[in-house]
Amino acid sequence: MLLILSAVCVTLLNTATLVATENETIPDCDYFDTVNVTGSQRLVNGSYLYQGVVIPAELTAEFDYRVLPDDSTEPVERHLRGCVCQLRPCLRLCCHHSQLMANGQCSGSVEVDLTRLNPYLSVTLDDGTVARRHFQEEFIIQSDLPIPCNDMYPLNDQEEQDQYIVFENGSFFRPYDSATMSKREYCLQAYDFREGETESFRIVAHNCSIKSNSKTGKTVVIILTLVCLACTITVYLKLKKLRNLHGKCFVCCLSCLFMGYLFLLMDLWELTNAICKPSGYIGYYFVMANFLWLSVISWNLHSTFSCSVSRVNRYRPKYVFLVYNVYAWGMASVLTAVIYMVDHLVEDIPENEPWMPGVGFYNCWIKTQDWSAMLYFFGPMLIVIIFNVTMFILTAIRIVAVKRELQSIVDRQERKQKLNSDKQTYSFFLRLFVIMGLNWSLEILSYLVQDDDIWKNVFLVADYLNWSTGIIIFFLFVMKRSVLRLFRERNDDEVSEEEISLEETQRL
Ligand SMILES: *[C@@H]1O[C@H](CO)[C@@H](O)[C@H](O)[C@H]1NC(C)=O
Ligand SMILES: *[C@@H]1O[C@H](CO)[C@@H](O)[C@H](O)[C@H]1NC(C)=O
Ligand SMILES: *[C@@H]1O[C@H](CO)[C@@H](O)[C@H](O)[C@H]1NC(C)=O
Ligand SMILES: *[C@@H]1O[C@H](CO)[C@@H](O)[C@H](O)[C@H]1NC(C)=O
Ligand SMILES: CC(=O)N[C@H]1CO[C@H](CO)[C@@H](O)[C@@H]1O
Repeated sequence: MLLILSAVCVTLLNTATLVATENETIPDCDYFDTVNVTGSQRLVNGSYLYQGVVIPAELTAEFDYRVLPDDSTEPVERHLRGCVCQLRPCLRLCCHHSQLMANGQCSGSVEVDLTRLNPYLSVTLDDGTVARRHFQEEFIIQSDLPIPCNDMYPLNDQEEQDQYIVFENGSFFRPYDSATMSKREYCLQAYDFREGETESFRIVAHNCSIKSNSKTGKTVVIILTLVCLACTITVYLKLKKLRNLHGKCFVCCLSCLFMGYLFLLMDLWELTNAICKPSGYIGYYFVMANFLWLSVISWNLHSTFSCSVSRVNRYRPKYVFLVYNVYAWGMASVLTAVIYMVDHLVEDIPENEPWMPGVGFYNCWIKTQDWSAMLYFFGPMLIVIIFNVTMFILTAIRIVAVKRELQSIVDRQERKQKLNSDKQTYSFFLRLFVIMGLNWSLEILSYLVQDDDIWKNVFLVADYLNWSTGIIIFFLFVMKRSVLRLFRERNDDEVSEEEISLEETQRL
Protein backbone atom coordinates (compact mmCIF):
# COMPACT_ATOMS: atom_id res chain seq x y z
CA MET A 1 0.00 0.00 0.00
CA LEU A 2 2.73 2.33 1.00
CA LEU A 3 4.56 1.41 -2.18
CA ILE A 4 1.57 2.24 -4.35
CA LEU A 5 1.06 5.51 -2.51
CA SER A 6 4.63 6.53 -2.92
CA ALA A 7 4.51 5.58 -6.61
CA VAL A 8 1.43 7.77 -7.07
CA CYS A 9 3.15 10.50 -5.17
CA VAL A 10 6.23 10.34 -7.34
CA THR A 11 4.11 10.37 -10.49
CA LEU A 12 2.20 13.39 -9.21
CA LEU A 13 5.39 15.17 -8.30
CA ASN A 14 6.81 14.39 -11.70
CA THR A 15 3.75 15.80 -13.45
CA ALA A 16 3.96 18.83 -11.23
CA THR A 17 7.57 19.47 -12.14
CA LEU A 18 6.71 18.89 -15.80
CA VAL A 19 3.99 21.53 -15.63
CA ALA A 20 6.33 23.85 -13.81
CA THR A 21 9.13 23.40 -16.33
CA GLU A 22 6.89 24.33 -19.22
CA ASN A 23 8.28 27.44 -20.90
CA GLU A 24 11.03 27.40 -18.39
CA THR A 25 14.49 28.52 -19.20
CA ILE A 26 17.55 27.66 -17.19
CA PRO A 27 18.24 30.52 -14.77
CA ASP A 28 21.50 32.43 -15.40
CA CYS A 29 22.30 30.34 -18.42
CA ASP A 30 22.66 31.63 -21.94
CA TYR A 31 20.93 29.47 -24.53
CA PHE A 32 24.25 29.33 -26.37
CA ASP A 33 25.77 27.55 -23.36
CA THR A 34 23.35 24.63 -23.56
CA VAL A 35 23.30 21.34 -25.40
CA ASN A 36 20.51 18.94 -26.27
CA VAL A 37 20.76 16.30 -23.52
CA THR A 38 17.67 14.34 -24.56
CA GLY A 39 18.24 10.64 -24.14
CA SER A 40 21.12 10.92 -21.73
CA GLN A 41 21.12 8.89 -18.54
CA ARG A 42 19.06 10.24 -15.63
CA LEU A 43 20.51 9.63 -12.15
CA VAL A 44 18.43 8.85 -9.05
CA ASN A 45 18.83 12.34 -7.58
CA GLY A 46 17.52 13.94 -10.79
CA SER A 47 20.85 14.89 -12.32
CA TYR A 48 21.73 13.90 -15.88
CA LEU A 49 24.91 12.26 -17.02
CA TYR A 50 25.98 13.71 -20.37
CA GLN A 51 29.30 12.68 -21.93
CA GLY A 52 30.78 12.04 -18.51
CA VAL A 53 29.53 15.29 -17.00
CA VAL A 54 26.94 15.28 -14.21
CA ILE A 55 24.44 18.03 -14.90
CA PRO A 56 22.33 18.92 -11.82
CA ALA A 57 18.59 19.07 -12.45
CA GLU A 58 18.46 22.82 -11.90
CA LEU A 59 20.79 23.29 -14.87
CA THR A 60 18.40 21.50 -17.21
CA ALA A 61 15.05 22.47 -18.71
CA GLU A 62 12.67 21.42 -21.44
CA PHE A 63 12.75 23.65 -24.49
CA ASP A 64 10.22 23.81 -27.29
CA TYR A 65 12.02 26.57 -29.13
CA ARG A 66 15.50 27.54 -30.12
CA VAL A 67 17.07 30.97 -29.84
CA LEU A 68 18.45 32.50 -33.02
CA PRO A 69 21.55 34.72 -32.96
CA ASP A 70 19.39 37.86 -33.15
CA ASP A 71 17.55 36.76 -29.95
CA SER A 72 14.34 35.82 -31.71
CA THR A 73 12.98 32.32 -31.13
CA GLU A 74 11.89 29.58 -33.44
CA PRO A 75 9.67 26.66 -32.37
CA VAL A 76 11.23 23.20 -32.47
CA GLU A 77 10.14 19.86 -31.09
CA ARG A 78 10.24 19.58 -27.33
CA HIS A 79 13.59 18.45 -25.96
CA LEU A 80 15.70 18.63 -22.84
CA ARG A 81 18.69 20.96 -22.70
CA GLY A 82 21.40 21.21 -20.11
CA CYS A 83 23.70 24.09 -19.31
CA VAL A 84 26.84 22.03 -19.79
CA CYS A 85 29.15 24.89 -20.72
CA GLN A 86 29.03 26.20 -17.15
CA LEU A 87 30.54 22.90 -16.04
CA ARG A 88 32.98 22.05 -18.80
CA PRO A 89 34.55 24.07 -21.64
CA CYS A 90 32.51 23.84 -24.81
CA LEU A 91 33.46 23.98 -28.44
CA ARG A 92 30.92 25.72 -30.61
CA LEU A 93 30.93 23.95 -33.97
CA CYS A 94 28.96 25.23 -36.94
CA CYS A 95 27.67 21.80 -37.97
CA HIS A 96 28.01 18.23 -36.87
CA HIS A 97 31.72 17.46 -36.56
CA SER A 98 31.63 15.00 -39.44
CA GLN A 99 30.40 17.69 -41.82
CA LEU A 100 32.21 20.44 -43.67
CA MET A 101 31.21 23.97 -44.52
CA ALA A 102 30.57 24.33 -48.22
CA ASN A 103 29.57 27.70 -49.61
CA GLY A 104 29.06 28.95 -46.10
CA GLN A 105 26.54 26.23 -45.24
CA CYS A 106 26.70 22.82 -43.62
CA SER A 107 27.47 20.29 -46.28
CA GLY A 108 24.50 17.96 -45.93
CA SER A 109 25.52 14.34 -45.73
CA VAL A 110 29.02 14.49 -47.23
CA GLU A 111 31.09 11.94 -45.36
CA VAL A 112 34.37 13.40 -44.20
CA ASP A 113 37.46 11.31 -43.67
CA LEU A 114 38.17 12.41 -40.10
CA THR A 115 41.38 10.40 -39.86
CA ARG A 116 43.21 13.13 -41.77
CA LEU A 117 41.84 15.81 -39.45
CA ASN A 118 44.22 17.47 -37.02
CA PRO A 119 42.13 17.14 -33.85
CA TYR A 120 44.02 19.75 -31.81
CA LEU A 121 43.28 23.42 -31.62
CA SER A 122 44.77 26.30 -29.68
CA VAL A 123 42.74 27.74 -26.84
CA THR A 124 43.70 30.74 -24.74
CA LEU A 125 43.13 30.14 -21.05
CA ASP A 126 41.98 32.74 -18.55
CA ASP A 127 45.55 33.36 -17.38
CA GLY A 128 46.63 34.16 -20.93
CA THR A 129 48.52 30.95 -21.69
CA VAL A 130 47.79 29.08 -24.88
CA ALA A 131 47.00 25.38 -24.68
CA ARG A 132 46.61 22.71 -27.36
CA ARG A 133 43.36 20.89 -26.79
CA HIS A 134 41.83 17.83 -28.40
CA PHE A 135 38.45 18.85 -29.77
CA GLN A 136 36.60 15.65 -28.90
CA GLU A 137 38.32 14.58 -25.72
CA GLU A 138 38.67 17.86 -23.90
CA PHE A 139 35.55 19.71 -24.93
CA ILE A 140 31.82 19.26 -24.92
CA ILE A 141 30.84 19.75 -28.55
CA GLN A 142 27.93 22.02 -29.33
CA SER A 143 26.85 21.46 -32.88
CA ASP A 144 23.12 22.13 -32.98
CA LEU A 145 23.21 25.88 -32.32
CA PRO A 146 21.87 28.07 -35.11
CA ILE A 147 24.48 29.44 -37.53
CA PRO A 148 25.02 33.22 -37.21
CA CYS A 149 24.62 34.04 -40.90
CA ASN A 150 24.34 32.17 -44.13
CA ASP A 151 27.69 33.24 -45.46
CA MET A 152 30.34 31.92 -43.08
CA TYR A 153 33.95 32.39 -44.12
CA PRO A 154 36.75 30.17 -42.83
CA LEU A 155 39.62 32.07 -41.24
CA ASN A 156 43.02 30.77 -42.19
CA ASP A 157 44.93 31.48 -39.01
CA GLN A 158 48.21 30.93 -40.81
CA GLU A 159 47.66 34.16 -42.66
CA GLU A 160 48.47 37.35 -40.89
CA GLN A 161 45.19 39.20 -41.43
CA ASP A 162 43.08 36.19 -40.50
CA GLN A 163 44.49 35.67 -37.00
CA TYR A 164 42.07 35.01 -34.20
CA ILE A 165 41.93 33.84 -30.60
CA VAL A 166 39.44 31.38 -29.12
CA PHE A 167 39.10 31.63 -25.34
CA GLU A 168 38.35 28.71 -23.09
CA ASN A 169 35.04 30.28 -22.09
CA GLY A 170 33.96 30.36 -25.75
CA SER A 171 34.67 34.00 -26.50
CA PHE A 172 36.36 34.82 -29.77
CA PHE A 173 38.69 37.72 -30.51
CA ARG A 174 39.62 38.96 -33.96
CA PRO A 175 42.63 41.35 -33.97
CA TYR A 176 41.85 42.42 -37.56
CA ASP A 177 39.12 44.77 -36.34
CA SER A 178 39.54 44.21 -32.57
CA ALA A 179 36.17 42.52 -32.47
CA THR A 180 35.21 40.29 -29.54
CA MET A 181 32.45 37.87 -30.34
CA SER A 182 30.31 35.48 -28.39
CA LYS A 183 29.25 32.05 -29.52
CA ARG A 184 26.29 33.67 -31.26
CA GLU A 185 28.50 35.36 -33.80
CA TYR A 186 31.09 32.80 -34.83
CA CYS A 187 31.53 29.08 -35.01
CA LEU A 188 34.30 26.53 -35.51
CA GLN A 189 34.45 23.79 -38.06
CA ALA A 190 36.97 21.55 -39.76
CA TYR A 191 38.28 23.07 -42.97
CA ASP A 192 40.55 21.67 -45.62
CA PHE A 193 43.11 24.27 -46.64
CA ARG A 194 44.99 23.44 -49.76
CA GLU A 195 47.87 25.57 -50.83
CA GLY A 196 49.71 23.86 -53.62
CA GLU A 197 51.17 20.63 -52.33
CA THR A 198 50.70 21.30 -48.65
CA GLU A 199 47.38 20.31 -47.26
CA SER A 200 46.12 21.20 -43.85
CA PHE A 201 42.87 19.80 -42.53
CA ARG A 202 42.17 21.44 -39.21
CA ILE A 203 39.50 23.10 -37.11
CA VAL A 204 39.26 26.82 -37.73
CA ALA A 205 36.88 29.63 -36.87
CA HIS A 206 34.33 30.84 -39.37
CA ASN A 207 33.14 34.45 -39.31
CA CYS A 208 30.37 36.31 -41.05
CA SER A 209 31.29 38.78 -43.73
CA ILE A 210 32.13 42.15 -42.29
CA LYS A 211 29.39 44.47 -43.45
CA SER A 212 30.97 47.51 -45.02
CA ASN A 213 29.93 50.70 -43.30
CA SER A 214 30.01 52.70 -46.51
CA LYS A 215 26.49 51.50 -47.23
CA THR A 216 24.92 54.97 -47.10
CA GLY A 217 27.46 56.51 -49.47
CA LYS A 218 27.07 53.66 -51.88
CA THR A 219 23.29 53.82 -51.69
CA VAL A 220 23.17 57.56 -52.37
CA VAL A 221 25.52 57.30 -55.32
CA ILE A 222 23.67 54.36 -56.86
CA ILE A 223 20.28 56.04 -56.43
CA LEU A 224 21.62 59.19 -58.12
CA THR A 225 22.98 57.01 -60.90
CA LEU A 226 19.59 55.35 -61.34
CA VAL A 227 17.81 58.71 -61.50
CA CYS A 228 20.34 60.09 -63.98
CA LEU A 229 20.12 56.99 -66.14
CA ALA A 230 16.33 57.20 -66.16
CA CYS A 231 16.56 60.87 -67.23
CA THR A 232 19.06 60.09 -69.97
CA ILE A 233 16.92 57.24 -71.30
CA THR A 234 13.83 59.47 -71.28
CA VAL A 235 15.59 62.26 -73.15
CA TYR A 236 16.89 59.90 -75.81
CA LEU A 237 13.46 58.33 -76.24
CA LYS A 238 11.67 61.68 -76.39
CA LEU A 239 13.90 63.46 -78.88
CA LYS A 240 13.10 62.26 -82.38
CA LYS A 241 16.45 63.44 -83.74
CA LEU A 242 18.31 61.15 -81.39
CA ARG A 243 16.14 58.14 -82.09
CA ASN A 244 18.32 56.72 -84.86
CA LEU A 245 20.03 53.33 -84.83
CA HIS A 246 22.88 54.60 -82.65
CA GLY A 247 20.42 56.20 -80.28
CA LYS A 248 18.35 53.04 -79.99
CA CYS A 249 21.40 50.93 -79.17
CA PHE A 250 22.49 53.55 -76.66
CA VAL A 251 19.08 53.38 -74.96
CA CYS A 252 19.22 49.58 -74.81
CA CYS A 253 22.70 49.73 -73.34
CA LEU A 254 21.64 52.24 -70.70
CA SER A 255 18.50 50.25 -69.84
CA CYS A 256 20.65 47.22 -69.07
CA LEU A 257 22.92 49.37 -66.97
CA PHE A 258 19.88 50.70 -65.13
CA MET A 259 18.62 47.20 -64.35
CA GLY A 260 22.09 46.07 -63.31
CA TYR A 261 22.42 48.91 -60.81
CA LEU A 262 18.86 48.39 -59.59
CA PHE A 263 19.64 44.79 -58.67
CA LEU A 264 22.96 45.82 -57.13
CA LEU A 265 21.10 48.30 -54.93
CA MET A 266 18.47 45.74 -53.94
CA ASP A 267 21.24 43.29 -53.10
CA LEU A 268 22.95 45.92 -50.97
CA TRP A 269 19.79 46.44 -48.94
CA GLU A 270 19.09 42.72 -48.83
CA LEU A 271 15.70 43.29 -50.42
CA THR A 272 16.18 40.35 -52.71
CA ASN A 273 16.89 37.75 -50.03
CA ALA A 274 13.59 36.03 -50.69
CA ILE A 275 14.49 35.65 -54.38
CA CYS A 276 18.22 35.58 -53.80
CA LYS A 277 19.37 33.28 -56.58
CA PRO A 278 16.94 34.45 -59.29
CA SER A 279 17.89 38.05 -58.61
CA GLY A 280 21.57 37.13 -58.86
CA TYR A 281 21.02 35.57 -62.27
CA ILE A 282 18.88 38.48 -63.48
CA GLY A 283 21.48 41.00 -62.30
CA TYR A 284 24.21 39.05 -64.09
CA TYR A 285 22.06 38.90 -67.23
CA PHE A 286 21.69 42.67 -67.36
CA VAL A 287 25.33 43.46 -66.65
CA MET A 288 26.36 41.09 -69.43
CA ALA A 289 23.68 42.47 -71.77
CA ASN A 290 25.01 45.96 -71.07
CA PHE A 291 28.44 44.84 -72.21
CA LEU A 292 27.11 43.12 -75.29
CA TRP A 293 25.24 46.29 -76.23
CA LEU A 294 28.49 48.21 -75.86
CA SER A 295 30.10 45.85 -78.33
CA VAL A 296 27.09 46.30 -80.65
CA ILE A 297 27.53 50.06 -80.51
CA SER A 298 31.21 49.93 -81.31
CA TRP A 299 30.56 47.47 -84.12
CA ASN A 300 27.79 49.63 -85.51
CA LEU A 301 30.03 52.67 -85.34
CA HIS A 302 32.77 50.85 -87.18
CA SER A 303 30.45 49.64 -89.91
CA THR A 304 28.96 53.15 -90.29
CA PHE A 305 32.37 54.50 -91.14
CA SER A 306 33.29 51.66 -93.42
CA CYS A 307 30.19 52.25 -95.54
CA SER A 308 30.05 56.01 -95.43
CA VAL A 309 32.61 56.54 -98.15
CA SER A 310 32.14 53.56 -100.38
CA ARG A 311 28.40 54.12 -100.59
CA VAL A 312 27.07 57.58 -100.05
CA ASN A 313 23.48 56.49 -99.70
CA ARG A 314 24.07 54.02 -97.00
CA TYR A 315 21.88 50.99 -97.20
CA ARG A 316 20.81 50.20 -93.65
CA PRO A 317 18.28 47.44 -93.62
CA LYS A 318 15.67 47.65 -90.95
CA TYR A 319 16.50 44.28 -89.61
CA VAL A 320 19.96 45.37 -88.48
CA PHE A 321 18.50 46.57 -85.20
CA LEU A 322 16.66 43.27 -84.89
CA VAL A 323 19.89 41.35 -85.47
CA TYR A 324 21.60 43.45 -82.82
CA ASN A 325 18.78 42.71 -80.39
CA VAL A 326 18.94 39.01 -81.03
CA TYR A 327 22.71 39.06 -80.57
CA ALA A 328 22.81 41.09 -77.35
CA TRP A 329 19.85 39.58 -75.51
CA GLY A 330 20.57 36.12 -76.88
CA MET A 331 24.23 36.05 -75.92
CA ALA A 332 23.39 37.37 -72.45
CA SER A 333 20.85 34.55 -72.09
CA VAL A 334 23.43 31.99 -73.19
CA LEU A 335 25.98 33.26 -70.65
CA THR A 336 23.37 33.29 -67.90
CA ALA A 337 22.26 29.79 -68.84
CA VAL A 338 25.88 28.63 -68.66
CA ILE A 339 26.46 29.91 -65.14
CA TYR A 340 23.07 28.57 -64.09
CA MET A 341 23.92 25.12 -65.38
CA VAL A 342 27.41 25.09 -63.84
CA ASP A 343 25.87 26.11 -60.52
CA HIS A 344 23.21 23.44 -60.66
CA LEU A 345 24.82 20.50 -62.41
CA VAL A 346 28.18 20.52 -60.68
CA GLU A 347 28.28 18.87 -57.31
CA ASP A 348 28.33 21.33 -54.45
CA ILE A 349 31.55 20.29 -52.70
CA PRO A 350 34.46 22.45 -51.49
CA GLU A 351 36.83 21.18 -54.18
CA ASN A 352 34.55 22.49 -56.89
CA GLU A 353 33.88 25.82 -55.25
CA PRO A 354 36.76 27.88 -56.74
CA TRP A 355 35.49 27.44 -60.26
CA MET A 356 31.77 27.65 -59.65
CA PRO A 357 29.95 30.90 -60.48
CA GLY A 358 28.42 30.66 -57.02
CA VAL A 359 25.35 32.86 -57.46
CA GLY A 360 23.74 33.14 -54.03
CA PHE A 361 26.65 31.53 -52.16
CA TYR A 362 27.85 34.52 -50.20
CA ASN A 363 25.46 37.19 -51.37
CA CYS A 364 22.72 37.42 -53.96
CA TRP A 365 25.19 38.10 -56.75
CA ILE A 366 27.82 36.18 -58.64
CA LYS A 367 30.72 35.24 -56.38
CA THR A 368 33.65 37.63 -56.88
CA GLN A 369 35.96 36.24 -54.19
CA ASP A 370 37.43 33.45 -56.28
CA TRP A 371 39.08 33.41 -59.65
CA SER A 372 35.88 31.91 -61.05
CA ALA A 373 34.71 35.52 -61.40
CA MET A 374 37.45 35.95 -64.00
CA LEU A 375 35.96 33.11 -65.98
CA TYR A 376 32.31 34.07 -65.82
CA PHE A 377 32.21 37.76 -65.09
CA PHE A 378 35.36 39.78 -65.65
CA GLY A 379 36.68 37.59 -68.47
CA PRO A 380 33.76 38.20 -70.84
CA MET A 381 33.91 41.88 -69.90
CA LEU A 382 37.59 42.02 -70.74
CA ILE A 383 36.95 40.43 -74.13
CA VAL A 384 34.29 43.04 -74.91
CA ILE A 385 36.55 45.87 -73.74
CA ILE A 386 39.36 44.62 -75.98
CA PHE A 387 36.90 44.28 -78.87
CA ASN A 388 35.69 47.83 -78.33
CA VAL A 389 39.17 49.28 -78.19
CA THR A 390 40.03 47.48 -81.44
CA MET A 391 36.90 48.79 -83.11
CA PHE A 392 37.64 52.33 -81.99
CA ILE A 393 41.19 52.25 -83.22
CA LEU A 394 40.08 50.83 -86.57
CA THR A 395 37.42 53.52 -86.86
CA ALA A 396 39.90 56.24 -85.99
CA ILE A 397 42.30 54.99 -88.66
CA ARG A 398 39.37 54.99 -91.08
CA ILE A 399 38.49 58.59 -90.25
CA VAL A 400 42.04 59.77 -90.82
CA ALA A 401 42.16 57.95 -94.15
CA VAL A 402 38.84 59.39 -95.30
CA LYS A 403 39.92 62.85 -94.30
CA ARG A 404 43.01 62.55 -96.47
CA GLU A 405 40.91 61.25 -99.34
CA LEU A 406 38.59 64.20 -99.04
CA GLN A 407 41.44 66.67 -99.10
CA SER A 408 42.42 65.55 -102.60
CA ILE A 409 38.85 65.74 -103.90
CA VAL A 410 37.57 69.22 -103.26
CA ASP A 411 33.99 69.41 -104.47
CA ARG A 412 32.48 66.73 -102.34
CA GLN A 413 30.76 69.16 -100.04
CA GLU A 414 27.97 66.84 -99.08
CA ARG A 415 30.27 64.01 -98.26
CA LYS A 416 32.36 66.28 -96.08
CA GLN A 417 29.30 67.30 -94.12
CA LYS A 418 28.41 63.69 -93.70
CA LEU A 419 31.87 62.94 -92.40
CA ASN A 420 31.64 65.78 -89.93
CA SER A 421 28.42 64.50 -88.49
CA ASP A 422 29.88 61.01 -88.33
CA LYS A 423 32.87 62.39 -86.54
CA GLN A 424 30.53 63.84 -83.97
CA THR A 425 28.96 60.46 -83.56
CA TYR A 426 32.42 59.03 -83.12
CA SER A 427 33.41 61.47 -80.41
CA PHE A 428 30.05 60.87 -78.77
CA PHE A 429 30.65 57.18 -78.41
CA LEU A 430 34.30 57.58 -77.68
CA ARG A 431 33.27 59.38 -74.53
CA LEU A 432 30.87 56.57 -73.64
CA PHE A 433 33.61 53.99 -74.05
CA VAL A 434 36.18 55.93 -72.15
CA ILE A 435 33.80 56.14 -69.18
CA MET A 436 32.54 52.58 -69.29
CA GLY A 437 35.79 50.98 -70.41
CA LEU A 438 37.88 52.82 -67.87
CA ASN A 439 35.36 52.17 -65.15
CA TRP A 440 35.20 48.47 -65.69
CA SER A 441 38.92 48.11 -66.30
CA LEU A 442 39.44 49.67 -62.89
CA GLU A 443 36.83 47.31 -61.50
CA ILE A 444 38.70 44.33 -62.94
CA LEU A 445 41.97 45.65 -61.49
CA SER A 446 40.29 46.12 -58.13
CA TYR A 447 39.13 42.50 -58.31
CA LEU A 448 42.68 41.38 -59.03
CA VAL A 449 44.12 43.23 -56.03
CA GLN A 450 41.24 42.53 -53.64
CA ASP A 451 43.49 40.59 -51.26
CA ASP A 452 45.83 43.52 -50.77
CA ASP A 453 44.72 45.93 -48.05
CA ILE A 454 46.40 49.09 -49.35
CA TRP A 455 45.31 48.63 -52.94
CA LYS A 456 41.83 47.76 -51.79
CA ASN A 457 41.46 51.24 -50.33
CA VAL A 458 42.90 52.86 -53.42
CA PHE A 459 40.37 51.06 -55.55
CA LEU A 460 37.51 52.14 -53.35
CA VAL A 461 37.71 55.30 -55.45
CA ALA A 462 37.26 53.16 -58.52
CA ASP A 463 34.17 51.62 -56.95
CA TYR A 464 32.64 55.03 -56.39
CA LEU A 465 33.50 55.98 -59.95
CA ASN A 466 31.77 52.85 -61.13
CA TRP A 467 28.62 53.49 -59.09
CA SER A 468 28.44 57.05 -60.41
CA THR A 469 28.60 55.98 -64.09
CA GLY A 470 24.99 57.07 -64.59
CA ILE A 471 25.68 60.54 -63.22
CA ILE A 472 28.68 60.99 -65.52
CA ILE A 473 26.69 59.76 -68.51
CA PHE A 474 23.91 62.20 -67.70
CA PHE A 475 26.27 65.15 -67.65
CA LEU A 476 28.16 64.11 -70.77
CA PHE A 477 25.21 63.11 -72.92
CA VAL A 478 22.26 65.19 -71.75
CA MET A 479 23.69 68.37 -70.25
CA LYS A 480 25.15 69.26 -73.62
CA ARG A 481 24.38 72.39 -75.56
CA SER A 482 23.28 70.47 -78.65
CA VAL A 483 20.95 68.15 -76.75
CA LEU A 484 19.53 70.96 -74.63
CA ARG A 485 18.90 72.94 -77.81
CA LEU A 486 17.06 69.98 -79.32
CA PHE A 487 15.02 69.75 -76.16
CA ARG A 488 14.16 73.44 -76.29
CA GLU A 489 13.22 73.16 -79.96
CA ARG A 490 10.97 70.27 -79.16
CA ASN A 491 9.26 72.20 -76.40
CA ASP A 492 8.88 75.16 -78.72
CA ASP A 493 7.30 72.85 -81.28
CA GLU A 494 4.86 71.61 -78.73
CA VAL A 495 3.99 75.15 -77.70
CA SER A 496 3.41 76.23 -81.24
CA GLU A 497 1.28 73.16 -81.87
CA GLU A 498 -0.76 74.01 -78.85
CA GLU A 499 -1.14 77.57 -80.03
CA ILE A 500 -2.38 76.34 -83.39
CA SER A 501 -4.92 74.07 -81.83
CA LEU A 502 -6.00 76.91 -79.60
CA GLU A 503 -6.47 79.13 -82.61
CA GLU A 504 -8.37 76.35 -84.32
CA THR A 505 -10.75 75.91 -81.43
CA GLN A 506 -11.30 79.65 -81.29
CA ARG A 507 -12.12 79.68 -84.96
CA LEU A 508 -14.70 76.95 -84.40
C1 LIG B 1 5.16 29.45 -23.44
O1 LIG B 1 4.77 28.36 -24.27
C2 LIG B 1 3.66 28.62 -25.10
C3 LIG B 1 3.31 27.33 -25.82
O2 LIG B 1 4.41 26.54 -26.02
C4 LIG B 1 3.98 29.76 -26.04
O3 LIG B 1 2.87 30.05 -26.85
C5 LIG B 1 4.39 30.98 -25.25
O4 LIG B 1 4.79 32.01 -26.13
C6 LIG B 1 5.52 30.65 -24.31
N1 LIG B 1 5.83 31.81 -23.47
C7 LIG B 1 7.04 32.31 -23.32
C8 LIG B 1 7.17 33.48 -22.40
O5 LIG B 1 8.00 31.83 -23.89
C1 LIG C 1 17.62 16.31 -29.28
O1 LIG C 1 18.26 15.03 -29.23
C2 LIG C 1 17.39 13.94 -29.50
C3 LIG C 1 18.15 12.67 -29.27
O2 LIG C 1 19.44 12.74 -29.76
C4 LIG C 1 16.86 14.06 -30.92
O3 LIG C 1 15.99 13.01 -31.23
C5 LIG C 1 16.13 15.39 -31.06
O4 LIG C 1 15.72 15.57 -32.40
C6 LIG C 1 17.02 16.55 -30.65
N1 LIG C 1 16.21 17.75 -30.65
C7 LIG C 1 16.59 18.88 -31.21
C8 LIG C 1 15.64 20.00 -31.20
O5 LIG C 1 17.69 18.99 -31.72
C1 LIG D 1 23.71 13.28 -8.01
O1 LIG D 1 24.40 12.02 -8.05
C2 LIG D 1 25.69 12.06 -8.68
C3 LIG D 1 26.24 10.66 -8.74
O2 LIG D 1 25.56 9.82 -7.90
C4 LIG D 1 26.60 13.01 -7.92
O3 LIG D 1 27.86 13.08 -8.54
C5 LIG D 1 25.97 14.40 -7.87
O4 LIG D 1 26.75 15.27 -7.08
C6 LIG D 1 24.57 14.34 -7.30
N1 LIG D 1 23.94 15.66 -7.46
C7 LIG D 1 23.28 16.26 -6.50
C8 LIG D 1 22.73 17.60 -6.81
O5 LIG D 1 23.13 15.73 -5.43
C1 LIG E 1 36.15 35.00 -21.68
O1 LIG E 1 37.50 35.21 -21.33
C2 LIG E 1 38.10 36.35 -21.92
C3 LIG E 1 39.56 36.38 -21.50
O2 LIG E 1 39.74 35.88 -20.23
C4 LIG E 1 37.36 37.61 -21.50
O3 LIG E 1 37.92 38.73 -22.15
C5 LIG E 1 35.89 37.48 -21.91
O4 LIG E 1 35.17 38.60 -21.45
C6 LIG E 1 35.31 36.21 -21.34
N1 LIG E 1 33.96 36.08 -21.87
C7 LIG E 1 32.91 35.72 -21.13
C8 LIG E 1 31.61 35.62 -21.84
O5 LIG E 1 33.02 35.52 -19.94
C1 LIG F 1 39.74 38.51 -39.77
C2 LIG F 1 38.66 38.57 -40.80
O1 LIG F 1 38.14 39.60 -41.13
N1 LIG F 1 38.30 37.41 -41.31
C3 LIG F 1 37.32 37.15 -42.32
C4 LIG F 1 35.90 37.42 -41.87
O2 LIG F 1 35.04 37.36 -42.97
C5 LIG F 1 35.40 38.18 -44.06
C6 LIG F 1 34.34 38.10 -45.08
O3 LIG F 1 33.88 39.36 -45.36
C7 LIG F 1 36.71 37.74 -44.61
O4 LIG F 1 37.05 38.54 -45.74
C8 LIG F 1 37.74 37.90 -43.56
O5 LIG F 1 38.97 37.41 -44.03
